[in-house]
Amino acid sequence: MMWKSRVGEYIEGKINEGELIHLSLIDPAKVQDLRSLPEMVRRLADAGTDAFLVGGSIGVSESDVDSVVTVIRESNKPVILFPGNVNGLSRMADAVLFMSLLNSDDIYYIIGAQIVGAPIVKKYGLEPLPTAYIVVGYGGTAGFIGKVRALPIEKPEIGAAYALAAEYLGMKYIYLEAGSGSPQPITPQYIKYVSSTISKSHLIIGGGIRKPEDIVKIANAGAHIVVTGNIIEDDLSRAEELIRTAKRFK
Ligand code: 1GP
Repeated sequence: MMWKSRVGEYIEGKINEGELIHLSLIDPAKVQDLRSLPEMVRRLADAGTDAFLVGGSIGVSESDVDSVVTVIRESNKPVILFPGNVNGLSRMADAVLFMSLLNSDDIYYIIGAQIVGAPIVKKYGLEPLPTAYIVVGYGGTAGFIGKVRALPIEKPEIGAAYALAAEYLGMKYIYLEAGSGSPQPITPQYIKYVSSTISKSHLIIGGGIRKPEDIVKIANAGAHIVVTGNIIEDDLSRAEELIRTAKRFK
């Protein structure tokens, strides 16, 4: 229970030190064989990832989340849930991105799932990290399942308006999501526009990050946190390289 209620503080401390935070995303629905997970987790942790995100949009059961989180905990890095729905919660984790999918057309993803899930978060003693989730461009499965009206990538002022509204509502983290497996990450121009509009919230960027240059561009554009997911399963050595690139950034 070493991270209980201290994950936000840990992230904040690193951001205040000027570090770029790297999060490794594991989707429990995509874990084929739990026996190969400890080695994968060890390599990501050794490369320097700051914490693990666990979640997905489809095919996730609470018992699978429990199993995956139990393995990842051995790394001693914080385990943060990234729930696509209420079934993404696990009492084994340390914290949860308590998200509202702001550009969904379905009120369920904006406040419905949250009211169903909040008492569970409390009961499990998970640390809630208040997060605005905003899908930009491609969207992928999260966009489809979340009934998203994706923001046009060529109009960063719309993303900035969402981010500012989220900040004014007190959301501490703003997650700009291109969609898992997106052909490309959110552009540096877009990130720069949003990051220069907000002043207090921390900007998380994810979706389609595959190259070290992507990390450098995203960091230079003002992101505080980067997330990589698919690359872990596709090319673990490349995933390690991305982490090392992120952690060299200061
Ligand atoms: C998805 O932002 C994350 O929610 C990560 O995306 O799987 O494309 O790295 P990738």
